[in-house]
Amino acid sequence: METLTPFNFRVEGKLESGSVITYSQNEKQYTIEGMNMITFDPGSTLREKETITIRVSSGIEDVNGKFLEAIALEFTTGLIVWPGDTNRDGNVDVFDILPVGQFWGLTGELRRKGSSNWRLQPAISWANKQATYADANGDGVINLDDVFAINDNWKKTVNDRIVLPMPNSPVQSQFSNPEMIEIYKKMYFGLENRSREIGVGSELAMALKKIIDQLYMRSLPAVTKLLNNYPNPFNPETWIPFQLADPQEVSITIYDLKGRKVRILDLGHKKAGYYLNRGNAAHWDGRSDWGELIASGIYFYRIKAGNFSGQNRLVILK
Ligand SMILES: [Ca+2]
Ligand SMILES: [Ca+2]
Repeated sequence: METLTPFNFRVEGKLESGSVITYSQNEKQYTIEGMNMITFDPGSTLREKETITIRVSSGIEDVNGKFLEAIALEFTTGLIVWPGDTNRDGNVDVFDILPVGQFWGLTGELRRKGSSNWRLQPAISWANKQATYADANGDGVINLDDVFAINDNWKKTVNDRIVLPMPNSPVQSQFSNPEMIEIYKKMYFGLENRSREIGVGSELAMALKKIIDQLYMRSLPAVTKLLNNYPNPFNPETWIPFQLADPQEVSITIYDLKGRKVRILDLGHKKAGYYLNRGNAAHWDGRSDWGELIASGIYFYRIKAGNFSGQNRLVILK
């Protein structure tokens, strides 16, 4: 019969804050495998940036009557990344877009076993720790693929055994930065293209669309401007987009080549903002003030908004 030499085995984890957990609690955590191997299961996931100490000691006396000294092994865990929960609140939703947008294009350390698969991934912290989580798929760069990782892990939640620090980045509160519109648009169109390819709709894309629309509505133009009508050439109708830096009475007058007024579009009082789409840009149905369809040719349109005026050319082609 073999007997097991009595020994003490203690596994402890310590955070920088000083908080200590003892992982070794009962005999069931140990499995003896063969003569020289004992496997230990801590029964919970090690915490982030935790120094783990494994101390083995024994009461064996050697030939000289000395007790064997204890052996201590020490290692430190890295960061824990759940691919897609970039803001670390424990679930994957639209707010995880914020850190990806914030760190868009940033590069850093590649995760050895990085992927978009929903499993805990140990990571080495980037120079900016928050960016480590924004690299959802662990390929060392923050880009559209990380948006896809959020999309693919949509609505997933982390295992409740994980103790997550509270999110603390200021960007996590709101989608309110109009400078992010272009990046959000890249995300949105990237998701839309991919959805079309794989034939699966994206809730994230829909959420992004709303955010982009809201940002457009909230952001005010720096200058008042008349923009190119579309379509152009056209038949029979066209839209004339513009933007207003201040609220103004707005009218658009259409002239022929000889400078004769053809049509006045009185748009009334308009708030500052963008009037770019078919829903809010000026619309001309190609008719004169008397309701007649206008002949093919080149015309001019002039906007008047307070003291601002601007002119452009349009073409009716029948
Ligand atoms: Ca999250
Ligand atoms: Ca990435």
